[in-house]
Amino acid sequence: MKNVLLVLLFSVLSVLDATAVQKLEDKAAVYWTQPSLTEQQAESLKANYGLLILDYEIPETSVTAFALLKTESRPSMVFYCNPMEIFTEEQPYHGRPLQSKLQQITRGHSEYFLQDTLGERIVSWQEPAMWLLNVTSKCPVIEGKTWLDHYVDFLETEVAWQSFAGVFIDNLWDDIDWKGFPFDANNDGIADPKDSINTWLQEGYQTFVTALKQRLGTSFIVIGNEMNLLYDDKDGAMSEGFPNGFFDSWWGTMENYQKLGSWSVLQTTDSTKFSLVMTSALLLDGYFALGQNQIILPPDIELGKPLHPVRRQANKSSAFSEVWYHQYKKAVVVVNPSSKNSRKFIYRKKEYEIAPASGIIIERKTGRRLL
Ligand SMILES: [Ca+2]
Repeated sequence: MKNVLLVLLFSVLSVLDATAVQKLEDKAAVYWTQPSLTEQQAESLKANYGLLILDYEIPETSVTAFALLKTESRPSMVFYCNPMEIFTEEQPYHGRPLQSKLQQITRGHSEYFLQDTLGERIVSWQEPAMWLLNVTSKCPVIEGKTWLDHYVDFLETEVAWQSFAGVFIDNLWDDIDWKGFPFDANNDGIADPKDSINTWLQEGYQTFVTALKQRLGTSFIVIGNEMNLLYDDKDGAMSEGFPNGFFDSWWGTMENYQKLGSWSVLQTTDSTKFSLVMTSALLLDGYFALGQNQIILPPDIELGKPLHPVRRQANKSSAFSEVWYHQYKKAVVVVNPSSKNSRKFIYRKKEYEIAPASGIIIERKTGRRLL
């Protein structure tokens, strides 16, 4: 059933998306959550990537490097933000001037932190430790504003958003109960039921995304981290650590990916998954990101324009033993999503072996493997 669905979805998408991919690097994204960038790094990003997700501190902390990135054409740039988490007071703020301004807001309003049933703040991560903020619809309104109201103000007035095509919102999840805390988002001393806390999270985030589009413009791109289908006005999403087990791993994530559109990104820091991530993204003419805060140069491969809808080549031995492929003018991109078995792909009577959970790229004219 899933396979049939995917064929239908891929077919529709391929007609809709006429993105003119020329080189593989046009679809390479960088995921940069560090607050600074050197000029050398900026030059490399400018030359080798199609999409940059950059921490919002960079225009302020790395003025010269950032100026190098501002060009008329490629790469597209969106700024990284994280409304759900803030570094604890113990964390040094050196090099993060904008985070420091946010901390001034939370310092006076402990009501904005997401609390547990004992009224304690919840530490989201260790090293560096971060507190969770109340991004739900039950966040207290202090002097007319919730935490996310402040956050929208902050993005509009403090971040150099006019230099970007859009925003990447980290932790734009569809649920939060899995974190396992006895959350008390509505501050009544009673642990919030799973369905309630998740619904309140979704309500809070939807209000936030809508407000952002109103304030920064309807054409301002909004990409969320993770690959869920929630939040009207979202233009794309990222699957971090793809395939990560959410949304039924490869299949479900790819179904959501095609529904969310070509601003979506598949990301991994696992080098054994690089070929899978690159080729899976190229099935849908979308973006891929290799690593985090790393410049891992994408392979230099000419693709040309996408030609046909994504297709499936079934192997006879089993109903599920198929590979997916997408033809570009100069290359054929092939994916074997099976995590257990290698698969064969036949192209112009030549047989190609594809390892489990990986992909290959073949030069159309010669049949030579390029990846
Ligand atoms: Ca409660």
